[in-house]
Amino acid sequence: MKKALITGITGQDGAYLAKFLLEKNYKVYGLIRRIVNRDFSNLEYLGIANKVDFVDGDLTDEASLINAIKTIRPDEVYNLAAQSFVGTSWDQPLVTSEINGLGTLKLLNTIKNHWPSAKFYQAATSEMFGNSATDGFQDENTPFHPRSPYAISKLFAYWMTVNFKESFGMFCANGILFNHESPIRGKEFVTRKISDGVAKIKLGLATEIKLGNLDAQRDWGFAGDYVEAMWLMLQQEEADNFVICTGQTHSIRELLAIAFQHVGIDDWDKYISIDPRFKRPAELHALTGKNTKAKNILGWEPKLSFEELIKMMVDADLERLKK
Ligand code: NAP
Ligand code: F7E
Repeated sequence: MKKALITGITGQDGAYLAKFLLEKNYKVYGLIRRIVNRDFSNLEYLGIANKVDFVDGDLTDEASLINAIKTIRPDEVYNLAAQSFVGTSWDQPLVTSEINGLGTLKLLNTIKNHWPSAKFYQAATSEMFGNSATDGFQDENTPFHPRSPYAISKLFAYWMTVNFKESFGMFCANGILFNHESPIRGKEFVTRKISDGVAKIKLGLATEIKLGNLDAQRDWGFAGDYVEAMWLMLQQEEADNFVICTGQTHSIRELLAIAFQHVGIDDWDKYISIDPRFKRPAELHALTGKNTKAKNILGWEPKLSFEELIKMMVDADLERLKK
């Protein structure tokens, strides 16, 4: 039985990846850090909270990582832990860099020194591209131009991952994932903020949603589809970096129209107010990925459409709130 260690197991992707690997008959270990209010709700939502083995540790504490790697001796390590909210990264740039940047380096170093045969997956991000594009798209060859402390911390981790592969021959792969969402997406991210807000408005529990820049456009996919790509990257003969995306871009206005119309509301703009607190010091205007490499080499393709995804999220929030 293969063993996988997932950092960030309590987050959205950690939960979907754990479910995916359990279904592939892996023994799944999750690194969990000490926090006051432990929250296993994502794992519970997917019905797998009691199927994962937890190991104490924090990405910023190398001793705890050494202990985890030496105890588990995993075949595969998926580094999903992060301060993942771009907005917060301007308020907490040091914590963001400590966890996302140096934390990744500590984990790579730990694997190199104590269990170098483990295959390593790094959760890189389309945020690293900033506003740069190649013929209107972002792919593996598009130059990076990070525009937030979050993106910069992830770029450091990206290059460290490449460097450990090139310097020490370790199996280290970067998944450059574009935005991906689900019913267990954190409520501060715009898709879930909208699905939750629309469900509350429909049920008479709220009267408005306060948002920032409605002109932003993103390439949004389903987290459940994207974790398969993570796994496929570690099943290759050679480690490599892959863009994972749908190839389609939508605006926040389209997102709002789909979510509100799904609950029978056409005049959605009546329920939206603009709050400058949710605008960013430097914005990424539009992201559209090109997934040709992932299609050709991994045989990976997204399955759920944007519209299906948003409707699924609104339905899940309606159900949760009714309970
Ligand atoms: P998420 O829901 O915010 O989950 C983040 C996870 O990291 C949580 O389990 C959190 O644990 C853990 N964590 C934070 N700091 C830690 C630390 N110091 N030590 C150990 N664990 C720590 O993020 P996600 O959406 O699942 O994303 C997964 C990864 O993919 C992240 O690295 C993110 O930056 C990256 N990414 C995400 C997207 C996307 O669209 N979702 C796109 C590209 C890349 P607690 O429960 O203890 O807080
Ligand atoms: O913002 C705009 C906001 O916070 C999307 C993370 O998973 O994906 C995610 O980062 C867009 C931005 O995601 C609000 O300005 C408008 O243009 O949902 P988000 P993100 O910043 O794209 C990448 C790939 C990651 O790697 C990250 O970890 O929506 N927007 N109004 C708003 N965004 C939020 N959060 N809240 C608003 O009220």
